[in-house]
Amino acid sequence: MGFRKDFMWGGATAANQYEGGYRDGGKGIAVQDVITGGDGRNGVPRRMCLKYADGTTGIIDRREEVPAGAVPYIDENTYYPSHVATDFYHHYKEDIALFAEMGFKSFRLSINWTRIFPNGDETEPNEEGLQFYDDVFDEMLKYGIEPQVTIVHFDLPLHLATEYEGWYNRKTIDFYMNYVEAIFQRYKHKVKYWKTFNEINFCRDYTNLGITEAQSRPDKVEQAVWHLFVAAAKTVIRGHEINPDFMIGQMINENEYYTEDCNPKAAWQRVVDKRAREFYTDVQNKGYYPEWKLIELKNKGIEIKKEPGDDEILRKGTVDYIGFSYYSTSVSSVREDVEKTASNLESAVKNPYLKANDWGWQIDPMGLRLILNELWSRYHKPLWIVENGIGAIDVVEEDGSIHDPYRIDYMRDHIKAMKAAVVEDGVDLMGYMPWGCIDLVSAGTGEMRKRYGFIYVDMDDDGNGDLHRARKDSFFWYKKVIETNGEDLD
Ligand code: BGP
Repeated sequence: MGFRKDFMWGGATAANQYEGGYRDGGKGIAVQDVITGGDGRNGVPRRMCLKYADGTTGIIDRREEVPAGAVPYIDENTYYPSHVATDFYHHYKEDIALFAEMGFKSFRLSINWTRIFPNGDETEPNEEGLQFYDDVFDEMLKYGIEPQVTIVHFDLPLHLATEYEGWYNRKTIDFYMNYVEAIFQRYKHKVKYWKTFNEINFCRDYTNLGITEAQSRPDKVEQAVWHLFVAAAKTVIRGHEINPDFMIGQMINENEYYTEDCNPKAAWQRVVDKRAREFYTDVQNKGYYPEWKLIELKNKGIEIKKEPGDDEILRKGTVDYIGFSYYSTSVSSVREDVEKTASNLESAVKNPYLKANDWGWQIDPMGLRLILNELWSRYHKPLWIVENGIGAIDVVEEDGSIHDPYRIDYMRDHIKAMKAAVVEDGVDLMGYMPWGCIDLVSAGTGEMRKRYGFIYVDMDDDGNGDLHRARKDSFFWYKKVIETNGEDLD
């Protein structure tokens, strides 16, 4: 008894963090292209240069509110890590050969929306962009690697943000569906596994929604989130019309919460913390908003503007499987003086039982087993771990070798936890796709030094490096794990 025979071992990436070539082949500018690097451990955030409505310029923390009328721009004297990233655009053959050497069954990548529709509102797709992914998928299929595509991974054409207010505008659903139609039609015989919006529960800021005043206008954010759900459900419906074999999943960030003690108030806080995520899994799996959310919106005086048929679309467009990322866990507490630590894209409460990586993300394999059990018992749909891993500083030895036992330890413990969920708890798990299987730019901090890969890429935080690839110790370890379908974890 172990993992299923067709278990999808592989790895995951995203275009804006990996691909580079940011103006090659007719690519347009995405919101991610105007976001600078940062320094996670020294509190330097990723930022955005803005031109304000009154003609002045400034720079803000990308998590801050973008005021109405302000427009992000690319500053010539600023370094933008996504512009080259780790250059999959020019290295895809070499990289896919390395994935094949490890024995990958599947590889997760995202398509750059602006490669296909440079501004987002064109009627015809950019042929050069389409051809690039054709070449990439052909290269993968040559080695028997199943492509797994995230349609939108923290990605939005900048033009849709500045001219239309992004997802707040209903028209963006149509622009997005043009993009979906183009890639579904083009790749319907090459790609079976799709995901709509990466970590849809984190898509509430300017970067993802393209709306100004995201912090002070929760009504705009809720309207935009409604549009995301309608768009995601339409994707499922249209995808199944085009190819009934398509498997179209959701992608959510998961993070278990523990109660700090047996204080009943902390137990209630846990319900509140958890359902902020369950909202997204409920909508995309059950096809409607949960009661508590409707009450919350009513109490805030927010009325979602729907079009006739929207509710029906949500009900019909539920997903085929649940893809999720898992890195870390948090604690639900009602104390004000509680100690905080970093976690992905949000902060967490510190858990004294857990160790953390250099960026403070707490390491918790048991949390993964809990999440797998919860999702399985709540929805009974196939699950797929599409991100997991540890960001760490790797050292290249004089002889070029890279010893990363911390990465192997992290993964071994997480694979053991998922195996227990499969073998002892009966969870239906489709696969395991460690994040950043090849080094790439950190989404949260914009750093290169926060590395996740089995494959090292010579590139630093300031854009220095010759981009050569090198196998880390974990490369050989993971190869053996795949060869033995997860039996040999030593
Ligand atoms: C998830 C994102 C990824 C990835 C990962 C690691 O939230 O889906 O894009 O980057 O987190 O986070 P970071 O890059 O900040 O270490």
